Amino acid sequence: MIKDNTTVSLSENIIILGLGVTGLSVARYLSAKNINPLVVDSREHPPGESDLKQQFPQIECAFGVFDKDMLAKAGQIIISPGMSLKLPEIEYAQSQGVEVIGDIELFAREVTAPVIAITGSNGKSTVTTLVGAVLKKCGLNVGVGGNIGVPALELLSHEYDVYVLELSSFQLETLHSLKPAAAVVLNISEDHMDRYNAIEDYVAAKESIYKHANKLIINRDDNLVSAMVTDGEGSGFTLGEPSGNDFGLKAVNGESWIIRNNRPLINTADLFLSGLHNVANVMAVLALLDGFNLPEDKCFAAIKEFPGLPHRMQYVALSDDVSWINDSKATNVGAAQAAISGLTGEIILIAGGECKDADLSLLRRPVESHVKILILIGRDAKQLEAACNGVVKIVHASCMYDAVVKAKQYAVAGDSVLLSPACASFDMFKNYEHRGQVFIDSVKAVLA
Ligand code: UMA
Ligand code: ADP
Repeated sequence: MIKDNTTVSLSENIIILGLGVTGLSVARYLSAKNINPLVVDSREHPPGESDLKQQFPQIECAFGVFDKDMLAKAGQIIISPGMSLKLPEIEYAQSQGVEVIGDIELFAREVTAPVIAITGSNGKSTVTTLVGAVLKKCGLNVGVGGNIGVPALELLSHEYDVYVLELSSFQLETLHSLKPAAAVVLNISEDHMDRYNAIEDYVAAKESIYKHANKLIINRDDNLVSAMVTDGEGSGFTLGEPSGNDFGLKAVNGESWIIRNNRPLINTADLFLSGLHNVANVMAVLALLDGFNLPEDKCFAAIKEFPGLPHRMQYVALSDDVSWINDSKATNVGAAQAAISGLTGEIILIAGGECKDADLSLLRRPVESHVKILILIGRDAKQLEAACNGVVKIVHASCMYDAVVKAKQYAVAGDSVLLSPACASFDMFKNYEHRGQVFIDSVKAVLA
């Protein structure tokens, strides 16, 4: 049931700021409530332009520049996650008393079914998808969306039993009233430092997911996450032996099991997902779903059979005993660290791109321990070279195909060639999926 406009505190004079997939979903949501917003975007021709004009010809637009005074006269601004709240025009509007919120805040004001909320620097999409898959296997009607791709407001056009939302730090910054049934910050490592003044601001945005959560799921191995709660608060998970009601790992007859209260639940060898970081992700899923009284057999079966998502530690080929692995979604240092440390044998690493002002020196130690050749691509290759100088042989490549050709020259039986760039892809590719696909195509061509 769609609530009335006063119940969800909507102004009649709304500006939608940004016309990407989020802006378009907000326009659709407001139109269904008979509100015609003004859509503003700094780009002359934003991506949703033709869809908006076709589907909502009555909605007015102002593209190309932000008019500070116009924004300050709005009743409300619904800002897209790609736009920073620190823009001077936005700060001015807020100083004039304009409420600035995001699409997830609108979702929160409307939703009545339980919401599971997931954030973290890495693993969000994997955990969000797996939580959705488990609930579906257990017979629930589940809506999955948010930062993972389907804008949250689009999910409201169906009546779901439960919603699973992946939330980015950008979306959390403009969200105030979501009351998740269960929420998790999977982990924290530096990301998006081109948008934050300090890591503390990024951590604060992530931490806000717990503010009104009914159940707080805590990664006990992550100091920044553990510091978000007082001792003993929340339910937790750890890759060590767990205490209390937490999930953790224990050797049972020489095999590593996920346990809780000393009861073995899942043999990690039975997981299709690979890598210790994915064992942590599975435990987060179990903890998030703990209060939903799901049938254990179906829940465990869905977890064991989950194949993982493309572009995350995805096996592309095994040729002459060399494994070729696509981890293009490693768009930050933390994800690349997990990938490098989780593999056995020697690694030929392809990395580089836009480093988003990250502290690349954190890669130095894992590269020194596990990588025999570092092949660099992309805009910030020189910064990566400086970070890893002296601990590994470094080779530069002009494009992905060249990187793959060079990797083949150096690879011997037992090695892994790993694309785990630690950087965003936009300097060379449309997005991380495009980068991963170019890697896959290059590997196929070079091995043919
Ligand atoms: N932009 C302008 N001018 C404007 C408005 C936007 O230049 O007036 C630019 C932004 O700076 C940004 C781009 O347009 O570079 C897209 O921004 P947007 O807010 O319009 O993005 P959407 O298309 O609405 O997609 C957003 C999320 N994008 C961002 O947060 C940047 C998508 O996450 C998300 O899937 C979608 O909403 C649905 O919820 C993408 C992402 O990269 C996958 N997220 C980051 C991440 O995962 O690291 C946070
Ligand atoms: P996100 O949605 O947060 O970007 P994904 O599930 O898409 O997370 O995975 C992104 C990258 O992070 C991939 O390279 C993946 O291998 C890696 N990754 C996944 N889970 C974790 C984790 N728990 N810790 C560290 N890295 C992880």
